[in-house]
Amino acid sequence: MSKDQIYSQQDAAAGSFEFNAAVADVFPDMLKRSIPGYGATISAIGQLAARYVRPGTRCYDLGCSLGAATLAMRSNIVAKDCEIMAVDTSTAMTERCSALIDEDASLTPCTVLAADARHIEISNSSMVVMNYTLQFLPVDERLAMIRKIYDGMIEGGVFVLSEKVADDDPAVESLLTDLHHAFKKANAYSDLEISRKRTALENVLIPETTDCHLRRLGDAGFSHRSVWLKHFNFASILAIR
Ligand code: GEK
Repeated sequence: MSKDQIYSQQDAAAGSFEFNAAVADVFPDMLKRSIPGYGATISAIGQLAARYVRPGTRCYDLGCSLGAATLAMRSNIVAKDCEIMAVDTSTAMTERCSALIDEDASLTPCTVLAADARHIEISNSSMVVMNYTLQFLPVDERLAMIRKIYDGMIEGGVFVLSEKVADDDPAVESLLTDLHHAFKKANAYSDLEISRKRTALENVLIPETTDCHLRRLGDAGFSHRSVWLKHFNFASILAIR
C-alpha cells in the first residue's frame, strides 16, 4: 500500500482537493490514517450485506472510490441473482476500482460506472451505501439525493450513510476536531500535512450535524434510522426503508 505523502510535498490552495490519480494511488493508506472508524464501517457493510441483500435485487456503492465497500458487500452477499453497481465521478478511482474487482474471486456481478451519483438510475435496490460521499455534494442537493435513494429501494432495504459530522456545541466541535488531528498525528501525519489537507478540503467537504442527517433521512421517508457508529467527528448511520 503506497504511503500518502501528498501534502508533505506540496502546498495546498483553499478548496483545491481533487480525487485525481495522485490521490487514487495512495487512497487506502489515506483513508486508514485519516478516518477514525473507517475499518469498522467496511466490516459492518459486509455484515449488513449478508443480512439485507435480497435475491434478484441491486446493491449500490455511491462514491465507491477503489471499491472497499463494494468488495465487502460482494464477499458477503448470500442472496442469488444480485448485481452491484459501483459508482464514482473520478475516472482515476473507477479505473483502479475495476482492476481490483477483476482480481476479486467473488461471484456477484459488479458494474463499475464513472458517473455522478445524482444522475444515475437507482432501482430495485435492497442495499445502498454512501460511505463518506454525501459530504462532497452541495448541501442543497443532498435531500434530492437521499430521496432518489429512498425511491430506488425496496421495502426493508438498508441504506448505510457514513459522514464526517459537525457538532452544534462549539466547545465539543473544537474538542472533536482536536482529537481527530491527534488521531492523524498518531498515524504519522505532520502538523503541516494536517493543516494543508484541511485547507485543501475547505468548501469541498461540507460536514453537517448527525441530527441534520437523521432529520433529512426521515423527510425522505426512511422509517427507521440511527447512528450505529461514532468515532470523534465521524459517524455512520443506518436507515431502513
Ligand atoms: C470507501 N466510499 O472507500 N457522485 C459519485 N461519486 C462522487 C461524487 C458524486 N457526486 N462526489 C464525490 N464522489 C469509499 C470512500 S471517498 C471519501 C469515498 C473521502 C466520490 C469521489 O470521487 C471519491 O472517490 C468518493 O466520492 C469519496 O468506502 O475521500 O473522504
